[in-house]
Amino acid sequence: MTPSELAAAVGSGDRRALAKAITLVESERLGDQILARQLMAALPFSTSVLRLGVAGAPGVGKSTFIDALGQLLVEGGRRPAVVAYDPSGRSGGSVLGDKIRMGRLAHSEAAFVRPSPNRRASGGVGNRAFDVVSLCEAAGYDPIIVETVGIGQSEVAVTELVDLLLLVVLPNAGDEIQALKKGLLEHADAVLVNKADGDRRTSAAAAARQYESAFGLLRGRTGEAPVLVELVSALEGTGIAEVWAALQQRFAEALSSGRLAIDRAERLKRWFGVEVRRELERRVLGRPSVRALKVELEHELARRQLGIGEALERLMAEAFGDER
Ligand SMILES: Nc1nc2c(ncn2[C@@H]2O[C@H](COP(=O)(O)OP(=O)(O)OP(=O)(O)O)[C@@H](O)[C@H]2O)c(=O)[nH]1
Ligand SMILES: [Mg+2]
Repeated sequence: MTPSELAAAVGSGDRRALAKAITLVESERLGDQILARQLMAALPFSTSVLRLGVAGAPGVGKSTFIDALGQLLVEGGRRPAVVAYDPSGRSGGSVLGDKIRMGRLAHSEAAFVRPSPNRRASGGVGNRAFDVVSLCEAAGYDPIIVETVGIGQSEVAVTELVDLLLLVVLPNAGDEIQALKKGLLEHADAVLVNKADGDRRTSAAAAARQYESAFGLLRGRTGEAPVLVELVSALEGTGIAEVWAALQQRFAEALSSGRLAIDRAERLKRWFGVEVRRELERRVLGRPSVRALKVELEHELARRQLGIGEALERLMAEAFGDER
């Protein structure tokens, strides 16, 4: 199948073609990457599909929440796609685990669930996440939900991918509020206090109040509206419809105010910058003479025969001559 044939198959909503296309764009083989670029070039750009991020520490209930939200969406006639990133880069066990926790969605004809290992990407999402999300959009899925683990620095990358970001937390807030990276919170549109069920209901309500007083004044990334704090039970399905209604409203506002277009243009610029740096590095270090010199310099560095600055000068001279 040529890239344009694959693009056509993806565009017609063929699930197997979509899965194949994602595998192609995620491949690190150079030959595949060239084909992937042709594939992406042959696909239309979508402008009005909501990209929703769901972030949070391991085990807070992200997958269970997505499963419940996805179910609600499917019942409402939508076709959600889910891309779940696992930072450990494991496959098999954890992927299966996610499939099971999104069991209802994974078996739904209207939905598409794709667990993606994170591999070596330093961000909370994979290197090719932008293309993966675009592929899901081209296949007609809407919204696209991206699950990403952790609350660390790395996760900020998810903010470069999505229009709206949900942060899922547990009722025992206290310390967690302190531990949460401010950077991420500034990018979150909503904090969901999950597992607000059984005997955790009271502590969840208290946690929600704490979050509200801590972040109520912060503006979500769409600017105007304050960070939404919502009590949910992904397991029992409570609070999900309310969250979705609020998100839809925010998305519609951002779309009509033009804010969304500006945000997306900024994000595209940053993704492009990352791609440019990665490609430059690949091409420069791909030259055998440069690579060989780099190894040599590493040895000299280890023996303290030269400093990093000098090593850098020599490597750049090899790569670019006198050019500065
Ligand atoms: N009581 C209760 N348990 C929940 C709720 N949501 C999730 N769980 C349970 O919490 C555990 C973890 O849920 P997941 O949805 O897999 O959490 P996750 O955040 O996706 O986990 P990772 O992908 O491993 O980071 C499972 O045993 C769920 O059944 C909830 O609302 N209430
Ligand atoms: Mg999960």
